[in-house]
Amino acid sequence: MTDPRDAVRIPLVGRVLEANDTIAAVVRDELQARGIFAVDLIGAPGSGKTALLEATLRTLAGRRRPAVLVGDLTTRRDGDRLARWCDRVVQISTGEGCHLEAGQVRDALSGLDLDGVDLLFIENVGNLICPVGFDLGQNVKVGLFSLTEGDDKAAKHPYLVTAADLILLNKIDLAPYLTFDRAGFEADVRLLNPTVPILGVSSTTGEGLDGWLDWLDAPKV
Ligand SMILES: Nc1nc2c(ncn2[C@@H]2O[C@H](COP(=O)(O)OP(=O)(O)OP(=O)(O)O)[C@@H](O)[C@H]2O)c(=O)[nH]1
Ligand SMILES: [Mg+2]
Ligand SMILES: [Zn+2]
Repeated sequence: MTDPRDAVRIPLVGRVLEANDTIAAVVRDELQARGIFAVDLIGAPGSGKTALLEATLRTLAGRRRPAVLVGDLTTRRDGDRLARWCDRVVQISTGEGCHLEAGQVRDALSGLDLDGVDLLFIENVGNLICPVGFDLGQNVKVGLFSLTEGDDKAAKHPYLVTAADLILLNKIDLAPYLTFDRAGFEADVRLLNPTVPILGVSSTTGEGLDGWLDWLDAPKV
């Protein structure tokens, strides 16, 4: 499988990505040493990243010890939503930055008490493009699409689909009201990434969340 970052490896961008990768490797080593499994959640603005994490944290309470980093250009709104369900949340303000970088993750982690934490969710900035190219030291990337974005988004955002370890399709509760061609969406995903699991979920009704939680619990190679 080609590295999606190759497409943007012009010289200056290449150096930025190399510097990022060096920090990401340090973050990855630290997380691994602590036994923390890290998920980089990538999806469009409004696809339901925070809603999914709210539902996930609510369900995981008492079962796992999660921490959350959440990136946004401005406002603490997502961090405040997530802090209702988890006592280890850091909001990262990216300013004009349209993605998270490994240095921001390293700095945010240094301000968190990671004792006992076994799971780290990183809600990336709402953007289907450049977050894919920046390694954050995560174990897995989860690509979150939703029915309201339209069924063509996997085909139009191949880098995320190619790089994803799991594709979540959120807002399935809205299917009766929308003309979303789910079979077509899944066929587009399959062309780009033949083996990636695709799970339909509703962060609002909870439908399908068991499959997502089982996937989180399952050992990854
Ligand atoms: N019906 C329905 N609405 C949902 C679902 N998930 C999220 N929403 C709604 O979609 C809107 C956006 O959800 P957020 O969780 O804020 O989306 P996000 O991806 O975190 O957005 P950004 O952080 O701004 O990129 C909110 O109004 C949610 O209530 C779902 O499964 N079903
Ligand atoms: Mg959000
Ligand atoms: Zn960006």
